[in-house]
Amino acid sequence: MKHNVIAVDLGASSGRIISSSLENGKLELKEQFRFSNQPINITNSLYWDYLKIFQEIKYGLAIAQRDLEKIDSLSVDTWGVDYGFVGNDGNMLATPHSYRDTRTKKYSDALHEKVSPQEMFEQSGIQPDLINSNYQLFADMNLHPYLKNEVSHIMFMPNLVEYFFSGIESNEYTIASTSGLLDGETRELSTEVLDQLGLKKEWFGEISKGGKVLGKILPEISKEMHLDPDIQVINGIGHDTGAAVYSLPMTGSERKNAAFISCGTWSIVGQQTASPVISSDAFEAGLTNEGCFDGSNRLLKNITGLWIVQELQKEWSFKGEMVEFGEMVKQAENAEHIGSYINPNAACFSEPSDMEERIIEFLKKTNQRLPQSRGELLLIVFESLALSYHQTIIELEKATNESIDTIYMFGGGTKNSLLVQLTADFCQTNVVIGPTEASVLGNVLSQYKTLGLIKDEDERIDILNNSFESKCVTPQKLNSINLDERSRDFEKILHDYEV
Ligand code: LFR
Repeated sequence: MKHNVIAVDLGASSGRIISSSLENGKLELKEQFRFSNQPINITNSLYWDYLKIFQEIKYGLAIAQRDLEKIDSLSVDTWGVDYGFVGNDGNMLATPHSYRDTRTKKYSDALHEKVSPQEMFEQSGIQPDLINSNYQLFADMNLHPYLKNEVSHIMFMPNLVEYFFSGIESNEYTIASTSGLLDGETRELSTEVLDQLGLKKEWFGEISKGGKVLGKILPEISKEMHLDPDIQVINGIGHDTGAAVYSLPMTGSERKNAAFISCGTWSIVGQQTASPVISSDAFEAGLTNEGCFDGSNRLLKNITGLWIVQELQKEWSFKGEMVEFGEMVKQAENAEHIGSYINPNAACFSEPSDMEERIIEFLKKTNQRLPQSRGELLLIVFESLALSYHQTIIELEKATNESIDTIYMFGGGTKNSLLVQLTADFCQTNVVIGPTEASVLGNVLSQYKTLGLIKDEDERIDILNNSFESKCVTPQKLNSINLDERSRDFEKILHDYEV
C-alpha cells in the first residue's frame, strides 16, 4: 500500500510543499508547490509574514490533494530559534520576528550582566548568539512588559504553523533544542534559564520527543480547501538541520568518524555524538549542541553560508544585473585565486544588504588584495567558506577526540560543484553528496516513523538506500593549491579581525 505524507519545509527564502510516497520500501518525493518567504523589513524591524505563510501552505495542500488520492499526514520543519506568542484567546499576540532582527543587540549587555556567555554555554550547551531564542525572548519581555499578562503559549516556528493547522499547541524537541532554553544535560526546559529571562515554563508546555500525532487537520481548513478531513498533523522533526541529519544513511557506529555539512543559507558543519559536548574547547571553538530526533546530539558550528552569495545576487539584480546562481559559480571557477579571504562569521556579514561593500571593507581592514572582478570576489567567498569548513572539522576532531574520514554534504548548496570540490580539496577528505532535499526527507521519515511505518534504524537506512543514489567527490591533487599556506593565511584573518 502506498502511504503519502506532506512535508511543509519552510526556509528563510522560500517555503515548499513536498509530497512523499512510500511503497514497497521505496520513497519518492515530488514538489507540489513553492512560494517565496522573505523576512519583511518594516519600521526598522524584521518579521515573518505568518499570514502569507499560512495561506500559501493551504494552497499547496490543495494542489497536493488534487494530485494524490490520499494524504496520511503533514508535518512542518523550519529554520531554528524563531517563535510566536499566542494569547489566551488562541490568537497571535504579535508578528513573529526574524532572527536577523537587531532588537537583541540593545539588550545583550543587560542579559550578560545576569549570565555570562560562558555560563550560558555551560547551562544549555548552546553557543551564545544574538539570534538565539533566549536573547530574542529577553528583548521581547523587556520591550513589551504587557506580554507577561497576555501570553498563553510560546511556540517555535514549526509548531506554531502546526498549531494553525491542528489547533493544538505543542513544542517539539529538535526545534526547542536550538533555543538556548534547554538544560544541556537533561535536555528539558531549564528552570534556571527561564527564570533568568523572566519566562514561565507553562508557556512552552511539554517538549515532545520522537514524533507525536497532534490531531486531525482543522475541519474549517479541510472544508475550505477541499482536503481529506482525516489528514493528521504530526509533530515530526521541527528543525530543518535536525531533519536533514535524520536523512543520512548512517548507523550509530558509522557516525563517529563522519562529519556533515549542511549547505544552504547557513553552512552548518557538525557531527552526531551520543551526548552533548560542553567543554571549554567546544566553547572556545564556537561549537554548539543541538538535539537529534533519536535523542542523540549534534555538535556543530553555524557558519554564515550562502547567505552572503544570496545577498550579492539580490543586490546585483536590484541594480538590473541579474545573475543566475550557476553563472556566479562559473564566474568564480574562471577567476584567478588572489589569496584574499573573509571570515564568513564576522558580524558584518550576517546582516542584510550592501554585501559587496561589506566584503570590500573587510578586505581593506585586513590589508588584503582587492578583487578586480565579480568572479574574483565570488571565489574569495567560496574559498573562505570551504576553509572555514576545514577549520571547523579540525575543531570537531579536537572536541570529540575522533578523526573525521568522511564528510556528508547536503542541501541546495551541493549543486555548487566548485564549493563541493573546494571542500574535498581543503579538507582532504571524501565528500559524499546526498539528495539536495535532505530536510524534506528527514521530515517525511520522521512522519513515517511516528505513524509506525518505519520500525527501526535498519529500515530507515534501507529505505534511503533503495530510494536515492549518492555521489562521492574525492580530493583532487592540489597542484596549484598550497593548503598549508592557505589555512595559515585564513587563520590569520580570523585572528586579526574581531568577530
Ligand atoms: C538553518 C538553521 C540553522 C539555524 C539557523 C537559524 O536553516 O536552522 O540550523 O541555526 O537556521 O535559525
